[in-house]
Amino acid sequence: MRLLVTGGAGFIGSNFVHFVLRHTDYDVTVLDKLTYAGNLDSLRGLPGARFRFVRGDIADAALVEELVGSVDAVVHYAAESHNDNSLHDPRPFLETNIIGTYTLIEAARRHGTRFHHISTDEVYGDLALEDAERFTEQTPYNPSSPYSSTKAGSDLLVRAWVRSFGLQATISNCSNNYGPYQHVEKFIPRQITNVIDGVRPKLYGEGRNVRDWIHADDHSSAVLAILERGRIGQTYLIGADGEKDNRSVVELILKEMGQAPDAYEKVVDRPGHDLRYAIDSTKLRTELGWRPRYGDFEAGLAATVQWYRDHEAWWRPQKSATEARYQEQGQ
Ligand code: NAD
Ligand code: TDX
Repeated sequence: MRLLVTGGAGFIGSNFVHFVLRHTDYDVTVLDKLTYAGNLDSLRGLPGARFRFVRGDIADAALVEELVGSVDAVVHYAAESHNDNSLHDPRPFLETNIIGTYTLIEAARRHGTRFHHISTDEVYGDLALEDAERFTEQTPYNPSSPYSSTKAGSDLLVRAWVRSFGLQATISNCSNNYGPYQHVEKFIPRQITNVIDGVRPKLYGEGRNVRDWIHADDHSSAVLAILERGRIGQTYLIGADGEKDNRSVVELILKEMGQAPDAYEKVVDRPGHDLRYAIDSTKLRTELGWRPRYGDFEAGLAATVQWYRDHEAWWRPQKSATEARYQEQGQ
């Protein structure tokens, strides 16, 4: 199979490309604009005969038409992905997440190309902190931020293209990922690299907000299962029962890095900050037999801490500009 992976130089996309080239015999073409979030160093050492990189914009209709026409399936990761950025400058989120997705699905429907759309649990809004409820495929959409509303919009476009035009698509909505190659603007890498730099981790508000963590490799194995065996037109939620509040995550990072458990700082909270996400992945598990392999969050986090210790050359170029942006917001 020939795959086109959009956003393959980003965090989850690059993990997926490594995963696919390791576990299948597929050929992969990456289409990536290399925004501030894209990094070619994340795609080093891949087998040249099965891998090709194209720098370009998913909203470039002529380029997309040519690339989508030359593959068997598209796995669409490219997006503006950071909530905090979306609160300060929403426009790129509309251009990439909405117009970019529209451009891709138009090409996919013209060519009859199989399409898998990567999305987030944030389209469902948030859950109460003290509640057993979790998101399912039936939960109504209720996004909170410019980021999550544009992701919700892109999901709805894909659904409409399935119904109106017979687009051969599936959708997955995954919870918070962690692992190698994640940009230092995101919560876990930001705190690990802060501690390496002798800076205290920064917790928004009281740190009570809950995220449902999954290792990027478990996300990749789920996407591959859906691409190969998922039913067209269906949505699958991806999660690994990894609920943790932010303060506990910071405390685990501090412990792993030999610091006192309270060696963090509370900073200005995110406006509209979603309280809790939690995924019920029963459909994916029962229909496709998928299981996560990284059941132990603490062990996965320790491996991630080690990865950032070992790969300073990968993240160092982004660190000071990222922290300067946060400082402007009092974060
Ligand atoms: P990321 O910001 O690390 O990577 C995004 C990639 O897309 C970058 O390489 C960037 O250069 C590229 N890109 C951006 N705009 C583009 C454009 N117009 N054309 C071509 N390429 C473009 O993001 P991520 O965290 O890896 O997220 C990837 C996908 O997974 C997104 O669709 C996101 O919504 C979804 N997702 C992320 C998480 C998470 O925890 N990070 C959870 C669930 C779903
Ligand atoms: O410095 C910080 N301090 C802090 O307390 C940062 C950067 C974040 N936080 C909090 C905010 C969130 O409650 O940590 C939590 C995680 O924050 P992010 O890493 O920004 O992730 P989140 O907003 O939950 O969104 C992520 O998961 C869902 C991805 O960025 C999205 O792309 C994905 O859709």
